[in-house]
Amino acid sequence: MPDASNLPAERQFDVVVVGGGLAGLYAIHRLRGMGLKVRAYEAGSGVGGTWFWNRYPGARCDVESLEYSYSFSDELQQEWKWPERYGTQPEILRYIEHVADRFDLRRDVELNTRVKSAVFDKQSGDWTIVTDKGEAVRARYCVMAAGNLSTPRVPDFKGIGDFRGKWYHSGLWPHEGVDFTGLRVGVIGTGSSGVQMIPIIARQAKTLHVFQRTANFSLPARNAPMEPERESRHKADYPARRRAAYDTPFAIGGYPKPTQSALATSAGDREAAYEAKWREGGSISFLYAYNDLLVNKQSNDTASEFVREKIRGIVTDPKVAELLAPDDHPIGTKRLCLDTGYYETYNRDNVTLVDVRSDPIAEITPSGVKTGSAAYELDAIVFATGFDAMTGALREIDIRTTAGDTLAEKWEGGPLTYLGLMVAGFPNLFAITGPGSPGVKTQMIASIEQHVDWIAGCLGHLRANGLDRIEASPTAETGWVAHVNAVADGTLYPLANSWYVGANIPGKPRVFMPYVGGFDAYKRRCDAVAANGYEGFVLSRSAATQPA
Ligand code: N01
Repeated sequence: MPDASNLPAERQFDVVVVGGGLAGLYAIHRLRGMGLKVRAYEAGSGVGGTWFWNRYPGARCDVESLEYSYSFSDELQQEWKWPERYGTQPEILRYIEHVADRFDLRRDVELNTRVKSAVFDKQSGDWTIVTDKGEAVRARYCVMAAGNLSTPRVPDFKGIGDFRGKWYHSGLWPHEGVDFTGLRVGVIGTGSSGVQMIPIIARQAKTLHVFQRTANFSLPARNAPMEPERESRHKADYPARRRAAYDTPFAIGGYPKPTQSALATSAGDREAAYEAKWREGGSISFLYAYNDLLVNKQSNDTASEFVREKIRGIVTDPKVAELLAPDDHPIGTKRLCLDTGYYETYNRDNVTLVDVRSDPIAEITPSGVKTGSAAYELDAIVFATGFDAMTGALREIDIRTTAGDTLAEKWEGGPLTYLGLMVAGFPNLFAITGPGSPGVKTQMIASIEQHVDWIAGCLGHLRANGLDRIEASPTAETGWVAHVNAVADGTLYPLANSWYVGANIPGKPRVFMPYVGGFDAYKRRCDAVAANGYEGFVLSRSAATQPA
């Protein structure tokens, strides 16, 4: 590790931020606004995080654009015009770039730079951050804004290096795009990424083979151009709409909170309610049809069966329809996909669904994909196989203290945090929307702003009290982890083999990582913790800054 003991002033910061996506950029803006000296590092050659990397065909947000945007500046939310109901990847990236320029954030982001290690000096109370360029900087605080779905994962298939065609991962898509015209293409994976790209690739490719291990529920997005009246209505009382959204579990407004159990109505009324939601489009809207779809299996069965029936009605080959109809998890317990023409795509003559649950992929050969019983000749393979979610980005950084504690060891059995914000034993290290936070189960930008605002409030409190060190207490951490698990156990979520429990990564401990108690409850808890003098945290002054 480079010697960081005597760094010049330009390499010393109040806060180092890891990541230049939506979270990193807002952290720069907010913390710089407090007069703190901030430096962010971003591995990509541009800002944008998720929206910088995930450029696959059809990449689009599944939260409506008027909701999925920053709220911290009313001028910004008034002036930006979203052209469609759901933002496309290029549009969202354009928005993030605009934010970076409008608030002059780029000058504090070092691009093309990956953070390799972060070491906390228990004596001085500083973090030393070392990058892949071998440079070291010091900072009193370190904010990890490295993303939850930012570590792409290609399964360890035998023979992948010998494939003669080209292969791609959804989360590392070439900037120049990929033209599949006339090619024999294979897509492996049918999560949100696969479901979005499959209809588009099918229209380009000569043939498309979709290798499906687990069928996922998908609902129609019903994307459309933004209606000017809808936009004006929304913008007319944007701040009030945001406040109302933050008082809901998903931090998404516009849907009345359901008050009734699915089982309290007749089959006919339920059918009509689901049908209305299906026509309206959107996943939260559908899950909001009744108040117990994510907690009562019998209620959930009614919604799951409604969607399975829809699939059977759309897909003309009954065998293919049955393979596409999910039967291993309740609807909504894995990320519910939104699509445009996904199931219809399987009626095309050039599209074949390959069931790799009954006949798993054995290897990638020079000419394609081989399962146990068949070989598929392909010119291109797309891995829509997901990410080492929630902990992957932090596990890639060597995070440790001079006392010899490492985050990797601490999290060997699964991630431990207090409020998803801090880890006991690692002072002054904050995480944005990490494990133990509701982030991935909410409108992500709302969670990002809430986390960063809380951190800003906390740093302000330390400064006002002549303190500069904060650490989660082990007891508070244990309590929070138990609470996160208890809340999850009261729902149907643990019934699914999802990335929420790390099931997609062989060998990853099965631990329920997100907090599913809702954004509203979480925010109240964070606010109460702060109001009670940062209850559960130990606040102090580093020895190095004590007066002599
Ligand atoms: O990844 P995934 P994703 N052999 O992990 C399959 C967000 N997102 O990139 O389920 C064969 O969901 C795997 O099969 P199985 C969103 O939060 C949002 O699609 O493990 N198949 C699964 O089908 C989302 O949840 C948006 O059996 C293998 C697929 O690959 C998250 O990102 C858009 C396999 C991976 O699905 C991740 O979505 C895109 C193997 N060895 C993403 N290994 C929107 O906002 C894995 N699979 C709309």
